[in-house]
Amino acid sequence: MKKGLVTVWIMVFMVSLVFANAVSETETGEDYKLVLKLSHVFSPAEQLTKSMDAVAESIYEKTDGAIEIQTFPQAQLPAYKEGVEQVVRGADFISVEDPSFIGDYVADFKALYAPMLYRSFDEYVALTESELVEQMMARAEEQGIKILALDYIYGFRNVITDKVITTPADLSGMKIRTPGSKSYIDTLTAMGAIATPLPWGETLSAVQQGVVDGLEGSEFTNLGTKVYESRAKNVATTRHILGTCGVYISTEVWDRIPENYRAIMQEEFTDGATDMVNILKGQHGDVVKELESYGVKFNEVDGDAFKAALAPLYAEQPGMTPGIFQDIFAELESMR
Ligand code: X3X
Repeated sequence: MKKGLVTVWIMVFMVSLVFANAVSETETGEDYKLVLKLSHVFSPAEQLTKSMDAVAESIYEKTDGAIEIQTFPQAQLPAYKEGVEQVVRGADFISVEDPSFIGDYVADFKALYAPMLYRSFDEYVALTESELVEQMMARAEEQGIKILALDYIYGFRNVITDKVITTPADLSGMKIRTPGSKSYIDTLTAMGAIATPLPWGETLSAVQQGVVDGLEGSEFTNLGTKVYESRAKNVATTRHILGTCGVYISTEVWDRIPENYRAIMQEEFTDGATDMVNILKGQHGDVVKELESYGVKFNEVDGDAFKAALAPLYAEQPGMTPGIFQDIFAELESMR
């Protein structure tokens, strides 16, 4: 009898050793491997694409290949609203889109991405580091969305057309392409245009074929996707929206990643955004000069007229936290 008990105890001890070893590997990540697909709509020549590729490579190296992020530009995989839906469904997927697409899950992100809020990249970056935005990010996690960054800024979006635009009245009747989120549609409508949502991939052909009368985007988009080769050669410097992308991953996927690898991923995506902002701040002057060398003309606009036209958009929408716009205004005023 006694001999039998000893045998049982030895077997229990051996099994516990094996289990303990398995758990420790999972926790330390010694044999851990995860492949994530990262999707965005930017073109190979644009800085966001280069930044995402650099961040993915750095994460792969610093995790000794445990975290492999495969990047897919130009909407090769689900993008925009559909890309964020992949994250919410818990796919091994990273969506890189502007915060307006998170606004479908946490309405306050539509306020964060409202028109004519920011005077500089730095103001927006500082706001994303505020407790106000941290609380918004916590609510996004309750919806299954872990936000790794919000400040992959690609420039102030301006109206780009074949005719000169200076006031909202000039946009009357003009079909202007926008991304498909309500934030853009509401903004261009308030500015006087007929907002015409299209995926980026259809945009330049729509401009050339006269399906739309123009688009809106940053100088970095203009140069990086060769908008300047189209008939839309006039840039009205409305600076109506600060174009920026966030990086979103499923909270379920994120929570399963060993802590040591999560720390590396977070640091690399944070540093990648800082690097991209610094690169683009330094490049803007030369990008404008290069666009002008291709025949692009920049013109000032009646900023007060566009501000007045956009003011109604600071009204709280369903689901927004009461006073959210006042809170954002207060944060920005405290920086100025
Ligand atoms: O969701 C990310 C951006 O808001 C997409 O903006 P869009 O569709 O005007 O694309 C910007 C271009 O630079 C893409 O090449």
